[in-house]
Amino acid sequence: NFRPASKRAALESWIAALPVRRVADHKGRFGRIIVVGGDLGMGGAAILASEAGARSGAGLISVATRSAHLTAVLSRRPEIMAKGVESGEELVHWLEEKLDQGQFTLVVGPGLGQGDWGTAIFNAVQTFLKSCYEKGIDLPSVWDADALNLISRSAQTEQGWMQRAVATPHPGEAARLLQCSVSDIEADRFAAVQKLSSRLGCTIVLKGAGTLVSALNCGAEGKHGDIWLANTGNPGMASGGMGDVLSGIIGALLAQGMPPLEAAVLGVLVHGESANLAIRERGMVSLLAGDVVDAIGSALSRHA
Ligand code: NPW
Ligand code: AMP
Ligand code: MG
Repeated sequence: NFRPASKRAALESWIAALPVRRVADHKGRFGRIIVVGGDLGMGGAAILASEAGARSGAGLISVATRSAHLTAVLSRRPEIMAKGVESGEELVHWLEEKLDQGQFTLVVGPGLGQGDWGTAIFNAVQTFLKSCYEKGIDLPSVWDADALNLISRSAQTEQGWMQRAVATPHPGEAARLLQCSVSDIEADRFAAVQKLSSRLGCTIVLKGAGTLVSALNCGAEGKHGDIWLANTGNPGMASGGMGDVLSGIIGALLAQGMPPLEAAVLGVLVHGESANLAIRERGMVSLLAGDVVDAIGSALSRHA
């Protein structure tokens, strides 16, 4: 059986790709992210993703979520701009206004749900991205959680506007995307990440202990690219909200101009290293996703 060579990724060698902060820099140089998610009952996922994005260096962070969550977002993090959206039309109208102010990176899916609201919001984001792409505007994006589950429910395959995308499935989401079982995914994670890359036509982060990252087109018709294996992280991360934090980190790195593969690998490494730092104080049993967000600065600055 063919097995592509895997590369263990070292944080220090990737972190150098982050834009350096110069004396006269301003927020406009570090990009903008918009997190889209947080249906009723899962507002915390959108908050964690946007807070992680803010801690990972994006210049401006917005979140489009259920109006019911606005007070929670603003009281937790007043630095984040929060927009309540109740329909797909409302979201598209607001995204078009945002685009008039400049390009941004979308993080789609944390806590989105798969109900009427989440489905309408998901369809609206896809329509918006497609129309941008047709106008020559290729926005970077991160696809996570229920956005991936909604892709699984459609016949969607490789799309032009997904070229600058990073998809971040956990093994359950990967199994839904590939219509197989979680144990099939776990039995050969290298094969799974390649199949996902071919299915979606974008950079894939296959999460779980020993997260794998594969670049676009890896595995397509005899073309085998490198697959990166993360060497950070710990089992304290097996708790709710951890993946939502990762999507925000990767979104912020894309917003700062990193290409998808680099943003994905560095994002995974920073996420795991933040968790490794956080357990020194918290221990594995008590580790929360919010603790990982709080440690992102230390993970980034220790190596910068
Ligand atoms: P099992 O049970 O082991 O067979 P779901 P979710 C599998 C939001 N959240 N290794 C697992 O398989 C998210 O953003 C909101 C192996 C099971 O089948 C989403 O929008 C929070 N298997 C939404 O909830 C905090 C693994 O995946 C399935 C695996 C649903 O997302 C929580 C479970 O996944 C959450 O983030 C692994 N490492 N990891 C909030 N505070 O608002 C997962 N599986 O059914 O996709 O549910 O991941 O909780
Ligand atoms: P999610 O299931 O979407 O919340 O994502 C969970 C996140 O925590 C992913 O980034 C996983 O790679 C990470 N994670 C969960 N369990 C472990 C583990 N045992 N070792 C390392 N990382 C883990
Ligand atoms: Mg998740």
